Amino acid sequence: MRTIYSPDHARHYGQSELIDGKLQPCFEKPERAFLVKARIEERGIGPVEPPQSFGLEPIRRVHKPDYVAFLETAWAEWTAQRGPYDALPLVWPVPGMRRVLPETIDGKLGYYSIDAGTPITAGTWQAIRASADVALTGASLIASGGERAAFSLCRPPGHHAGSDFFGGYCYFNNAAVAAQHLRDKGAARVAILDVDYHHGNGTQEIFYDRADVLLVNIHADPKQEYPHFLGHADETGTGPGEGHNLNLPLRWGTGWALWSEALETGCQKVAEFAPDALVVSLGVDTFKEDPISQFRLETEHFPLIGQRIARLGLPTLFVMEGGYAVSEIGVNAVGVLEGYLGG
Ligand code: OKP
Ligand code: ZN
Repeated sequence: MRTIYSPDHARHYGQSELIDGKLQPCFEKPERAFLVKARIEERGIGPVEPPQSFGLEPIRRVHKPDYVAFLETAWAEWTAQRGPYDALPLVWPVPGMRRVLPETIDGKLGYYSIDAGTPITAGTWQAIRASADVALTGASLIASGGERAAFSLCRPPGHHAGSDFFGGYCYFNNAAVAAQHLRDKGAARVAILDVDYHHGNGTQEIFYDRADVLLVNIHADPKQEYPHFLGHADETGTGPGEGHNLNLPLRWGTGWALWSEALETGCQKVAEFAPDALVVSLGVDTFKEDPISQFRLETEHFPLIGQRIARLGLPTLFVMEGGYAVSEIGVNAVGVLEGYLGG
């Protein structure tokens, strides 16, 4: 399996995030991608290749132009108005207020975001463009029919980013950009299977009213876990998208027995949809040692995930999302790929 990887991810290196009432060092850090890449090489999974440049057009297929423009200039506006240190949002337009675009950077940060854990830094723009290119390059390998499966080693991750908001360490929704690209290159139907510990609220928002993209999410119950305000089981899609969104929330403490049942349910839904291609939002923060998560999957379970996905028999693009137990991230993420290849 070919892996797409860009060293430009390391240009995004946030200092700190607001978490649990404290400013703490960012959990989402460059080392994550370095270690996944190292494990790919160690296990001889296949070549590691740089992305091609796709420009902003395929990104604008799922993100609003004003949001893309905001991200492009946010760092310059922040440094001009504040100083040369990371930007974090602090105030949001909740219902009862008005979502009118402010002029100053503090207001814009809140207008286009969902939390205070997702810094904009000097290299964020370069890194998020590279991450989207990594996803797009993987998608085009699949779309051309040249490859049955590929791994887009994206960083920063993407599944919390919506059509016009960032958050949850995500800026561009790499999986959504890839799924849309597959559609644009001829796939009539695309399924996205999101196995990250957290609900992919951004992906859901982007595709919620669409019948051509099925989204299945297996995640910690939003009543207990971030992102808290989306990901409930009764969210099934709207309009033409009705029935094309499946949320499988699970309680804190969930281990392989219940998690794998949800995977089975999700895979059956994907199979019924009979898509032309599958995008897997691959987070490995379901691991029992993950520092910000509360599921109990063990290293031996990750290859079983890959095996089950392989049984779908679909052209498959794996897109890297979360996973913060840094010392195990390579073994667990690559374990899924090895299970896929061996199963
Ligand atoms: C990104 B991805 C929990 C705070 C969570 C944000 C988590 C973002 C995860 N107390 N903060 O889905 O792995
Ligand atoms: Zn996650």
